[in-house]
Amino acid sequence: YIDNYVINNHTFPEGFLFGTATSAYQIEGGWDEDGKGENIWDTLTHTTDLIKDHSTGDIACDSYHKWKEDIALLKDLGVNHYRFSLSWSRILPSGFANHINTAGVLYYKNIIAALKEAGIEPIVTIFHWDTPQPIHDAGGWASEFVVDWFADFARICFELYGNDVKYWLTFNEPKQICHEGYGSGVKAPAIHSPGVGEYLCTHNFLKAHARAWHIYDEEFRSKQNGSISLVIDTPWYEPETPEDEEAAERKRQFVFGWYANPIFNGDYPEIMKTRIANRSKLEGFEESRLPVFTDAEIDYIKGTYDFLGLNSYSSYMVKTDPEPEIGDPSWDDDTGVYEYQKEDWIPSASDWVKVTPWGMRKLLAWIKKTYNDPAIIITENGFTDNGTVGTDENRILYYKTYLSNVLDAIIEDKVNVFGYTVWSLLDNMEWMVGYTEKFGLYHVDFSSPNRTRTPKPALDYYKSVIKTHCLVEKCEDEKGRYGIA
Ligand code: GBH
Repeated sequence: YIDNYVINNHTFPEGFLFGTATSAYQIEGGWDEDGKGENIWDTLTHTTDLIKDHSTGDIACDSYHKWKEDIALLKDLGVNHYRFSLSWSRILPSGFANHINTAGVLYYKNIIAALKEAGIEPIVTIFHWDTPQPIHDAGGWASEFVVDWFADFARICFELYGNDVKYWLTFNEPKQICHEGYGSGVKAPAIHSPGVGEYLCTHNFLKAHARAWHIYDEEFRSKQNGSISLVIDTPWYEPETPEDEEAAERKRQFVFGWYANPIFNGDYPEIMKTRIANRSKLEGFEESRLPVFTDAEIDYIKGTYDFLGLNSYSSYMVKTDPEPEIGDPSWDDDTGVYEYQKEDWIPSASDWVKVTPWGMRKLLAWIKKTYNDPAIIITENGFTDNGTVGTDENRILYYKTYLSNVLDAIIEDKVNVFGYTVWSLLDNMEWMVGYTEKFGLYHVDFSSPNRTRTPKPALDYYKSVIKTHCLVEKCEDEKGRYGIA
């Protein structure tokens, strides 16, 4: 396959951040150790049979005990940043700020100190989907009180760790929690409320994000000198024909603009406001199912970013669909487009991840144009196997071609991308599909109590890219000189 791709032979800029990412629930285990409280993923995995292989994150990669080994792996890989998340219920067992768990605090203190010592910049996600169960029981992301509860937690995080953290991310992929957690109901907390709950959840998420950003900005920035944003995820949506561009753009706005527009441009995208208002009316609602921000709220949320964290894995083709009939409310019908992936795109072990590197370049250029040229760090990008790794050639192809398109975006399209992060350092608990789809640069043996980590072939390739800043054997620098590698 590789012959079909032209790989950029320039070098990544000096200071470019290369790293890997993980999240607390997916790797730590230690689910009830040292005073940790329960979260909605503990509940879902313990009380339902919704996880594909009936597994849990009770032990996962056992990184609660093996964090030193993980940092040694990062050192060996040569990354200059590591993105991980804080478990809210490990630090605040009840979710509320009434009791801080010293052991939980210490766990992340140690990790951050060890990363610093190894010259690896910690990039810290405050919330990666693991809502404390008591916060959920009190209303969770559907209650506006969550803005205060999250703000309390965020402030504690800045106080505890802010002197050593230069990059904060409030949320990872709020769309997955809101759309899948409160809309379709296929992820924790498994609430089925399409077309209503997901908009409510998003409304509160946006307010909570903005509150945390302002707290950092007003109370901590001048002392701690870090920066703060959030992670928004989207595939690239490519129109099937030029006539399908309106539908493709509509889909981008419903997926990405839903979160990015309020933060980068102000308020929800126009297309969402009009479509949801119209359909709500036809459905018999007196008001739009999309909650309305006051002018003061629009101002308060707008501009609450210092950069953008972007997760993107793959692409979809979009085709104009006839307007969906009026029936039960749903985000899908509010969006109203048809999407698919092509048969000849190279597959991974995840049905939604196909090798479409050109989509990454188009997405980056679209973000630059649509959101006022923000500084961007790609906070996730990765490829799955099903446990059989072999020569790992498609994962190598994936990184090589995606990084090449990132470099094209930087050099040709002048997109301000300052970092790239592989999801993931380790095979881990991949949410609803458990341990069946594996994103790691390291294979993890989940049948061994030791959770042995073994490098996959793609690890060597990524190592060489980090070292040489070059994707091919011989590179040219910005001045046209060869042989940097
Ligand atoms: C991210 O989620 C998460 O941040 C991370 O925790 C996770 O492990 C990683 O990526 C890999 O999944 O084909 O339309 O049904 C990505 C979330 C999961 C969102 C798959 C889209 C299916 C899209 N994506 N989901 S669709």
